[in-house]
Order: sequence, then structure tokens, then C-alpha cells
Amino acid sequence: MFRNSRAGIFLPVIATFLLWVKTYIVYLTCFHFKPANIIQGIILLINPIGFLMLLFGACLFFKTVKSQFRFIILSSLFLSVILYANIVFYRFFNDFITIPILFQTSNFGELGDSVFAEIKWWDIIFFADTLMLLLFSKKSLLFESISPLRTIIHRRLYFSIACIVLFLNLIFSELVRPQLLTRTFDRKLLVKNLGTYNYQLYDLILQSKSSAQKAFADGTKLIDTQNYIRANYAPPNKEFFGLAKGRNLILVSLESTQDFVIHSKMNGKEITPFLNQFMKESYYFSNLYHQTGQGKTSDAEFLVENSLYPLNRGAVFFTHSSNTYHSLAKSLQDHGYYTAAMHANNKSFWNRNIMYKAIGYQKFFSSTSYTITTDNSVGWGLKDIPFFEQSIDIIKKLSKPFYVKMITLTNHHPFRLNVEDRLIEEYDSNDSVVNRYFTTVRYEDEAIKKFIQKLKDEKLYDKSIIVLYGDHHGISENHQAAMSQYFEKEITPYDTFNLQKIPLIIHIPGITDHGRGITFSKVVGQIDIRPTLLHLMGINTRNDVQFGHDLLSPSYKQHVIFRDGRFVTDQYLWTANRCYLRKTGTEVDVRRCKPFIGEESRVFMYSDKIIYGDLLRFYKARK
Ligand code: GP9
Ligand code: MN
Repeated sequence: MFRNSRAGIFLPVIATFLLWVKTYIVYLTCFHFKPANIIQGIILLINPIGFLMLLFGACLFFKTVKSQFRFIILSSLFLSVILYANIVFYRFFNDFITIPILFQTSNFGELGDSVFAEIKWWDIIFFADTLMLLLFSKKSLLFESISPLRTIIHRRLYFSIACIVLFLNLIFSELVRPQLLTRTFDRKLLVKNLGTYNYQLYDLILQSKSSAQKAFADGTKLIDTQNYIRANYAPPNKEFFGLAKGRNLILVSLESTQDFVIHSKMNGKEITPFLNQFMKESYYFSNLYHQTGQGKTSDAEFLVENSLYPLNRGAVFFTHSSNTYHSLAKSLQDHGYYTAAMHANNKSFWNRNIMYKAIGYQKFFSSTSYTITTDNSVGWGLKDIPFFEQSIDIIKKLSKPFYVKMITLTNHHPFRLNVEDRLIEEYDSNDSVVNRYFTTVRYEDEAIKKFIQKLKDEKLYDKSIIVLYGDHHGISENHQAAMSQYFEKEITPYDTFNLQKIPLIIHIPGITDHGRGITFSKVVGQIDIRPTLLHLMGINTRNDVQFGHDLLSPSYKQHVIFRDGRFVTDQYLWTANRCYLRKTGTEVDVRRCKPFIGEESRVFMYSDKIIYGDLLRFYKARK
């Protein structure tokens, strides 16, 4: 039936066109993608084209129409199966397939039925284009033989167009969502921007990379790390150990909350009036630095839960979500706690729905557990006040003692707030982002005030330990001018470094209140939160694989390292290859910082090895 001639670019063009149209219809009707603006609309429209053209274009190197058709039909079938699998998965999970999910075979039993129920007979329509290609192949006599020269010209033209479309797609995506690939945000964002096929390829690359590193790891690799950790162990302070034993732990991640807003005023008004009072009744760490990388909120969660460093690129929540971890949640669960995470955002953001299983939360209350309307949302979603209000109703029903980790959202870039929620006026610089930041922080402060009151009303307050921490900076270095205006001084690298301070407030009713609060000014990091809390809760961490140290320990060494190698000690601060006196900001000879340089690479080497090799799966507690 096939003539021994090439079909030319006509065949891959037709195949691309059919699958492109189908994919776009699926985007709109099955994944319910709604582009928010013209650029997003263009990205959504074009994102399948580059990949499809390149893949189907491979048929141009086949010698006969028969083999070209065979390749095209098999590829089309393969991609249609991937697309359809995602459609079915999406119907049930509202999410996209990742390769680690395919390996989570233990879930298949329970999920099998539910997923099967999502398959409809009329889904055959999703294979219509492949069927058309099949029918078409029977009519392939229509194709004329094309001269080799024309073939080469067509081929070059074809691949140039494919590359241009792919390139435009990436450029537009980078404009709309900077660092899309390195930060690997939400899967929905990845699919919306990269397209479903490029996304699947990207996921495959991530997976093979981490699988290779994991495959070559063995238990002996953990021994030197354990020795290092043991040698640097900071034993708990007897005065504080067990002060919050048996209490519920309520841990709140404060979105983009920097420490500079604490005890500060903007146009004469306090920015955090409630927190300013609350910390007097708490243990407050005034020199605590965030240590997050590109994974931002999720990196902060990772640091707090595991006391391991996040990775220097990408979000460990995405890249190593199938690892074994010995988290705060798991330790508490071993001591009889019910553990849950609460965050009114899409569950797959930062891959939380997958990573939270590895961390060991027994339940994740995500956006679907909350009533979210246009009236109670702003910016990224549910406003903090209704978030806490609705969360209380969930929390009071949890079995006790419990550990809940809550993540606020309103104080997120670009810091939008409805007029009625503005408790202070905006700042008056030329930078609207900085101007709004103060108002959203003020709103967040109000939300916490109301939350604490609710805990009291529900009689949960006295039996709990309440911990608040800022996740990372909110105002980046791109806003230096407005920040100089606010601080009435030029912002130097030393100041930028210190703007990475975030608040940490540990409130233990009956212990830290009634004038017994303490402000600690030692230099500490987010990595230290896990051991500190476990010791306060009377749980020993002597055998744990963790890089942080109990902040309340008398042998705590003040040396905080940032993921990019900057560091700060009690005396010195190292940034932009310059050494400063920490307290005054006076620049000093780099030799003063030299003795500390290098420690960070050793620590990162140990910490990264654990993550890349998934070494905690070999962990055995040493007596
Ligand atoms: C989204 C929230 C914000 O769920 O955690 O993430 P961020 O952009 O701050 O990392
Ligand atoms: Mn954040």
C-alpha cells in the first residue's frame, strides 16, 4: 500500500496540528486552565507546539512513508496515553502525574477503584486524532515522492520553526514566571507554562537525576555524617528541657515576615502592635536568620521539620519528595501526637501533597478544606483572618495532643489588601510593593491576635505551645531605594544581610508569660528550630541526624550559614566577599573572617549527601 517515497513535512505538521488542538481543548475543558492575561493566553496556546513538532519531526529522518507513519502513529498513541492518564488523574486528584507517584504502589490498592470510576466510555474521543492518523495512513498513496533537495530545505525550515516556537514559549514563561524551572513552583504552573509534554519530560529528568544518586548510595555514607553531628551536639539546657512537655504544638509560618517590622513604626504607627506585646510574654530570638534557597516557604518548612539544609538550586520539596526524613512531625508522632498541616492554598503548590507524606503529617488541610470565596480572599487566596477562624474549627476537633503547622498567605508579594482590611495606611515611597508590605504585615499581626484570642476562647491556649516564625524575606534587593528611604540610610551589603533576619517567637502559656518572657540576642538560624522545640517538649535528640542545635543549650555555637555561603558569627559577618564586624557593620580585613570560611562547604557536603543519597533510609539509632 505504501509507496517508497517520503511524505515530507506534511505528515508531522498534520500530526502536530491534531495533537495540539486536542491538547489545547483538554487544557480548557479538562484542566480548566484560565489564562489571566494575553501573554498567558499565548503561552497556553503555543506551549504544546514546539515539543510536538520536534518529536513528530523525527519521522523526517525515516526512509519510507510506511516507517514514517508507523513512527507518527506510535508517538501519537504514546502521547495520547500520557495525556489521557493525566486527564483521569486530574479528575480525581486535581493534579498532574509525577514519576514518583507511579512508584507509590502502596497507594494503588485504595486508589485503584476511585481512579477507575473516573474512566468514561466516551473517553475514546481522546484518541480520535490517533485514529484519524491511522485512517489517513491507509490513504497514503496520496503522497508524492519529494526530491531529496526539497526534503532537506523543508526539514530545515520545519525544525527552525519548531525551535523558534519552543524558544518563544520559554521566553514568555520566564517573563510571566521568573525562575520557573529552577524554582519549580507549582505543577499547575509548570504545565500551564511548559505544556503538558515538556512538563512530563522535565519530571523525567528530575527523576533520573535523583534516582542515579540514590542508587549509588549505601549505609556506610551516613557514618561519617553521624560522627560529625555527634561531635557538634549541643545538649539541652536542664532549665528549659521539657517545659512544654505533652502540650499541643501550634507552629505558624509567617509569610514573608522579616524581623525589621518588629518594634518598628511606619509614619508613627506600630506595624506589629500585637506581636510587640506577645513577644514580651515569650522567648523571642531577635537575631535569627532565614536560611532558605530557591524553595522559599517550602525550604523554610524543610529546615524547621528536618534540620537539614535545603538544596542550593531547586526546591527539595520537588526534587526529593520520596526520601525518608526524620522530621519534627515524625518525632512527635512517635510520642503520641496527632500531626497535621494547614494551608489554604492548592495542595500541590510546592509539591506539598507529596512531600507532606514524606514529612509524615497525618493530614493536610489544603484549600479544599476551607470555604474560599471572592469576599474572603485577596492576592494568593484566603485571607489570614478567615484562615485562622476556619482553622480553629478544624483544630478543636483534632485528637490531642496534636501538632499543627499553619502557613499564612496574605503577606505575600505583591502584598495586596482590600481597603477595609488596611489597618494602617500604605507607606509613601515610589515603590508600591514596599508601600503595601507594611499594610499586609499589619493585617497579619491582627490575624494572629484574633487567632490567639480564639485559642483562649476554645480553651486550647493553656495546653499549647505556640511558635511563630518568619519564613523568608518579603522585600528583595530590587527595592533598595524605598528601603533606604524607610531606614533613612543607604542600604549596604551588610544591611541586606541583616534584612534576612526573621522573627522567632516561642510562647508557652504559664511559663513565658507574666513577665517571664526572654529576648535572646544570640545569632541563630532556622535550622535550629527543630532541636529547640523537641527539647522544650521533653524529647531527646541526641541520636538524631540534624544540623541545627538547641538554641537554649549553653554550648550553642553562634555560626549561621546561608545556602549561598554567606555566614554570620557572634563577631563577624561575611557577605559579598567582605568581612564586617557584626555589631557595628564596620568593614574589617577579610583575614578576620578567614577562620570560619570553609565550614559551610563541609556542612553542606554532609547535608546534601543525605538528601541526594536518601541516606536516612539507612539510619539506625546509635546507643
Ligand atoms: C504558597 C506559599 C507561598 O503556598 O507558601 O510560597 P512562596 O512563594 O513564599 O515560597
Ligand atoms: Mn513564603
